[in-house]
Amino acid sequence: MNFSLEGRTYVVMGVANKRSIAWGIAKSLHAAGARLIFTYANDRFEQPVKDLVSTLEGQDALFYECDVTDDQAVAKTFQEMKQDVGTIHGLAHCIAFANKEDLQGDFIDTSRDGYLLAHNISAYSLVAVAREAAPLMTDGGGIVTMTYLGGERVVKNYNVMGVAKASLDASMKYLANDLGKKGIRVNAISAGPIRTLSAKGIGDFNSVLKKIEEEAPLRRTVTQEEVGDTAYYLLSDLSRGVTGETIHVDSGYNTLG
Ligand code: NDP
Ligand code: N5H
Repeated sequence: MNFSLEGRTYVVMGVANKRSIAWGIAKSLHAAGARLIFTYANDRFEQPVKDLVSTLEGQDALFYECDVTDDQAVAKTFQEMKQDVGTIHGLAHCIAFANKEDLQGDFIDTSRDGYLLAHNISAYSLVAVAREAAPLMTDGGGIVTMTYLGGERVVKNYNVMGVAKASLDASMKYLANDLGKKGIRVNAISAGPIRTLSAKGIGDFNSVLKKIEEEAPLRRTVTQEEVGDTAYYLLSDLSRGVTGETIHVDSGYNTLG
């Protein structure tokens, strides 16, 4: 079996900068020979993403603006993609958002709007994207999303995002069941904390990292590259019997009582 991604095309959603988990995934897929397609929320991010991608030697990438809260924008993105490349072989969904005020204090104080916003961008978007991407995955393929331990158990300050991740995790499994008959696998990676733009300005982030270094079985935090290589596994034929699964790339932290 050949595990090269040569001749295959993968969509990477959610590169904000070089620290993004999506960028770690893009680097791993590129190293395996894949052609890449990038989407960003609005044109403010177009040039920074293009500059970053220009560092990937020999990569003939395509770029689309796609705000995942807009059904028409999602549909248009994949229609244009169909015209431009025809078939895609997989997709990495690395998108989440919650209002900053909802990521501190008590979960019980979450407003209706804040709750809906977090679920809209962080969970429903996977459903919307999978529905539009699946028709382009005519050879079967893989979809991978990013989740966090705070969707499985209560983690201080994660609050509404934890509830949204629980919804994302369940959506991943239902999508895996729907799309399995088309040969499309849907899985999640639960990453340990990584310092990204999203994590910036989050109170206590340093102490979260320190706790991992002290307590996780590997006694260290994980990198974008480690998450990227697991995404490569999940998006390649190496994982051909795996769907509806969550792999923790977290130095083993989730196993602790
Ligand atoms: P980044 O800030 O690098 O990425 C978050 C991305 O979400 C950005 O690229 C942003 O796009 C995108 N996004 C937000 N709103 C929208 C929208 N309406 N439409 C399209 N895209 C949108 O952070 P991470 O790499 O950390 O986050 C990626 C994923 O990994 C998230 O799902 C996060 O929850 C998850 N995760 C992160 C962990 C960590 O410790 N960092 C741990 C576990 C999971 P734009 O920049 O274009 O606005
Ligand atoms: C327990 C923790 C720490 C507390 C909670 C952090 C939650 C982070 C997730 C969301 C996605 C962060 C977020 O929405 C930040 C925005 O309010 C403000 N930031 C932005 O708008 C920037 C500019 C853009 C690029 O960000 C987005 N998202 O669009 C969890 C941590 C230990 C682990 C962690 C950081 C998990 C995670 O899900 O990211």
